[in-house]
Amino acid sequence: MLNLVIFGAPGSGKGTQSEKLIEKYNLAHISTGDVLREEIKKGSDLGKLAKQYIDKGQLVPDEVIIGMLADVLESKKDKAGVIFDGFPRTLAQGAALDKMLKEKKQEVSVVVCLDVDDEELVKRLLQRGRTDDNLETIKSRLEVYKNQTSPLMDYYEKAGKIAHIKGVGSVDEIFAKISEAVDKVQ
Ligand code: B4P
Repeated sequence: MLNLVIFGAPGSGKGTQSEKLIEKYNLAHISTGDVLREEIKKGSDLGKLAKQYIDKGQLVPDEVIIGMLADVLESKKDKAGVIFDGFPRTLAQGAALDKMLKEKKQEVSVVVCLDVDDEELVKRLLQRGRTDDNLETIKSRLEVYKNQTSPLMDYYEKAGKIAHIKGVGSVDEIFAKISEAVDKVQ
């Protein structure tokens, strides 16, 4: 069972590359960002809560995300593996993921980290233009990434699970490099 984490700053291409990985490796896709946006669209209590954080470029609280993830993971059982896109984003989420997988006698197989510099990230996000893609919110998201998410990189580095991939270039070139890293752990 392949458990692939795709990791990187906002706008690094996690969602873009996930779509291609899902198809090639027959994976279930778990994107916490997509689940939250779906809840916002539905106007659910979870969506209303999430919107307050997303609009400010902050992370939705760990306990909310971890509870939500457990439910989503339970519903994805019929694939060759799972791609975790945008989760974990904090050390607490990383520990929770390890625990959830351990209960199923599984573990994270590989963490693909897309490395992209800030200038390129800002350019991409402004072009994408989602409601949380305005300059003020983007700055806050990049700050949050540095302070709260990037410590996870050391965590996975120490566990020997991380594959750094340069996330600049054509989508297909980047995908080819990711595929090489995934094939090593298959
Ligand atoms: P996410 O939905 O995860 O989105 P993201 O990090 O902003 O984008 P991603 O990296 O997927 O970029 P994409 O491929 O789309 O998070 C949104 C918000 O939800 C967070 O800020 C947070 O508030 C909340 N949230 C989500 N998960 C959470 C969690 N676990 N805990 C707490 N809060 C959570 O690419 C971006 C753009 O670049 C696209 O327009 C794309 O076309 C372009 N692009 C991609 N690859 C390119 C390339 N190679 N060259 C040029 N452009 C490229």
